[in-house]
Amino acid sequence: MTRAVLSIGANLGDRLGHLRSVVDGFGHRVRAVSSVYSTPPWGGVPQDDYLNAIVVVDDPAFGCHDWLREGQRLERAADRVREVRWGARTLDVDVVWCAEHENGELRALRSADPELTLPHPQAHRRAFVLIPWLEVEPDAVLEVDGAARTARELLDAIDATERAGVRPTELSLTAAQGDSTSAGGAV
Ligand code: PH2
Ligand code: MG
Ligand code: MG
Repeated sequence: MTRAVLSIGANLGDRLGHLRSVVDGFGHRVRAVSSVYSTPPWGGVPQDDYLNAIVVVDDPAFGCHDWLREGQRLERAADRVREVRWGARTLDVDVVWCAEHENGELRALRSADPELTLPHPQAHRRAFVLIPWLEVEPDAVLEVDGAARTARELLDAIDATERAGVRPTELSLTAAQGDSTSAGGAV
């Protein structure tokens, strides 16, 4: 019984179509979808710009590993090839954060499993994760080195040039296909 925050990204092929396949694939489990952002490549590998977004998902029957497994299935469906670390990809679905529902509250889970490290070990350094996440969850909190930090303060600690590179687009993951005029939002 978990809720997860997924960071999705694409910089090869039909980038918007690949991101949309995640929203369609998770279907009724989707609780919120951010705007689509255009972002310069992060991580030092020269490659084309990405489209990035955040999708919040929830399912009473899903554990954190189920989100990863489903995300990987969608990556394969988008013909994702695993080559260079932090290199170009048709679709990347990362579980940034995952929490268990407990007595009406959410309890964020930690995992040191190399397959699924939680929270995502790079999330707090990535403006392309924090900016769309804050758009849909302005009070988001992320644990970094054992200390709870707001996504807002983590974003403020990122280089201003990098923050400025993360630009909202007119594209939407929730509007009807071909309609790129409406903004993202809760669904
Ligand atoms: N994903 C990467 C490496 N670099 N850069 C941006 N802007 N967006 C991404 O989603 C991204 C990246 C590998 O996970
Ligand atoms: Mg990634
Ligand atoms: Mg990944």
